[in-house]
Amino acid sequence: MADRFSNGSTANDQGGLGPDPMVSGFDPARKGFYNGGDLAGLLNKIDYIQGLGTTSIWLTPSFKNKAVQPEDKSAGYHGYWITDFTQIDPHLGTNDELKALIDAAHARGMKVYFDIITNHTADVIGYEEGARKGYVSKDAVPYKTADGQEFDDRDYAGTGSFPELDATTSFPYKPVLDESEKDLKVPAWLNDPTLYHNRGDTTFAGEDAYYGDFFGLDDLFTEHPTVVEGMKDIYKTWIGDFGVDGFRIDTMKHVNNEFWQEFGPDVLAYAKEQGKEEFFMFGEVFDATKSFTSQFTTRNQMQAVLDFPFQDAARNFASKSQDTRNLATFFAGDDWYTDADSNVYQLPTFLGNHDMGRIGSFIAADNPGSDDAEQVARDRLAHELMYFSRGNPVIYYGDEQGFTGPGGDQDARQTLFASKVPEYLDDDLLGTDATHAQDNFNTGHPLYAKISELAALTKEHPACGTARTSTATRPRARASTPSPGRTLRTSANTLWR
Ligand SMILES: [Ca+2]
Ligand SMILES: [Ca+2]
Ligand SMILES: [Ca+2]
Ligand SMILES: [Ca+2]
Repeated sequence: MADRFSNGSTANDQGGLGPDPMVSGFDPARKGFYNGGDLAGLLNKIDYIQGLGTTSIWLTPSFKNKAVQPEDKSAGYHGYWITDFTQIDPHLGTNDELKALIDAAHARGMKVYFDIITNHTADVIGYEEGARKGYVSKDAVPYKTADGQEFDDRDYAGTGSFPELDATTSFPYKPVLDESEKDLKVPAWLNDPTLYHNRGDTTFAGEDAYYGDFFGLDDLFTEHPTVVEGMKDIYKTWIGDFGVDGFRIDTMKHVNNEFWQEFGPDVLAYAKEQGKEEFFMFGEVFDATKSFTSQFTTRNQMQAVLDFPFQDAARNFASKSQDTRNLATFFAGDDWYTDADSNVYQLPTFLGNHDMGRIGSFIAADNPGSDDAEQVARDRLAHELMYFSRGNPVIYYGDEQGFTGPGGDQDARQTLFASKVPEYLDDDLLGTDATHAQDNFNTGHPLYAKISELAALTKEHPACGTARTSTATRPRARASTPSPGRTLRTSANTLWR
C-alpha cells in the first residue's frame, strides 16, 4: 500500500489538489486519508524490500482515484475508488515513476504485481431516486431493452452480444451524473451509465453480491461485452507498455463467471505474446471454504486465488493453539484445486491483510495476557508454517516490524514511516519498544530477521517450501475415497516446481 510505505516526495502529497484535506484527501493525522507515501518512496526503499527475501512486489490499486468521497468522509488512499484506469494516482506519483519502479525491480530479478479491479469504479453515478438506495432484485424489476422488452442479462453473458439499453427506461433506478463529472472517468466508455448494473447497494449475499453497488461504488455491467472488452484493453496496456508481471484481482466473487472465463485466458495469452511466460494472476475470493474458492481456478479458468482457507488454518494453529490434526485435515483437502493446468501449489498464502487485519493483531487478540516473547514466538511459528507449506508466501508490509492494531481495514494500514495518526500511535508493536511515532524500517527487528531467514532457506532448499501431509496421514474417510486426481496432482506438482 504505497500511501503507507514510504514518502519519497512531499511535493505530491496533496496530489496537486491544494491544501484543503476535504479536496486533496491528504491528511497525515487521519487514518482514512492519504498519509503521503508514494512510488518514489517504494523505489527509495527497494533494498529494504529485497532484503526481506522479496521476489515480487504487489502494489495495492494505484490508479487515479476520486480523492474524497464526501459521504464517507474519507479518501481514496487505498486505491479502490478509481476514476482513471490509465493514470497513476497523482498522490502516488506518475506513470514514469511506475515505469522506473518496475524497471528497478526487474533489474534486481523482482517482479511487480498490480492489484486490479473490474467490478466497480469510484462512486460517480447517483440515482434520480436518491443516493445509496436499497437493492432491487431482477425478479422484482427485470432489465428492459431500449425497446421496452424484459430480458435476463444472463442469456447474453459470454455470448459477445447484448441488447441495446436506455438509461431512462432499462434499469430499476435511473442513473444520473453530476454535470461536472459526466466525463470524469477514463477511458471514456466508462462514462456510459448503461454499462453499470444500477440496482442499488449490495448486501453481499445472493444475487445482489453480483449486481449491487459496494456502498455506492458504481458496479459495472460485467455481463456486457463492451465492459469485458474494455477491461481487457485497460489491463493489457499496463502489461504491454509498463511490463507489469501479474495481477491480484480484487472482488473476484462479485463478478459473473462468464467474465472471468473470457478475461483470464485472453489476458494470459496476451501477456505470453509480450514474452511474459510466467505472467500470473490470482483472485481475491474472500472465503475460507476450499469447495467455493477452488471453482475459480477450475471451472472459471483463473490461475490462482488468494488462499483465504490457509490464513484461517494458520491462525487457528499458530495463534489459537488448535489441535495439529486440524492442519492435517486442512491440507488433506488440497485436491479441490487440482485440475489439468493448476493446483494448490500456485496459491498465494498469507497470514493477514489490509482488509481483515494483521497476524500480529490476531495473535495479541487471541492470547490475552501473553507477553511479548510469546507473541513473537507465535508470530514466528505462523511464518514458519507459511514458508514451509505449499503455496507462494505473501508478507503484508509492516508484519516484519511486528505491527498490530485493533482490527482490519483502516486499523491495519499503519505507515512504515513516522505517523501522526492518534489511533496508530497507541499501537503496541511486537518484538520492539518502537512505536509509530518513528520510522520503522528496522532490518534488525526479530520478525524481519525471521522472514529473511525463511525466504533464504526456502530459496536454497525449494523442497522446504512444498510440504504437505502425505496420503498416509490423511483421515481415513478421505483416504478411502477414490481420488481420480491423485496421479494428476503428483504430475502437476512436478511440472509446477
Ligand atoms: Ca508523497
Ligand atoms: Ca459486481
Ligand atoms: Ca454510485
Ligand atoms: Ca485450472
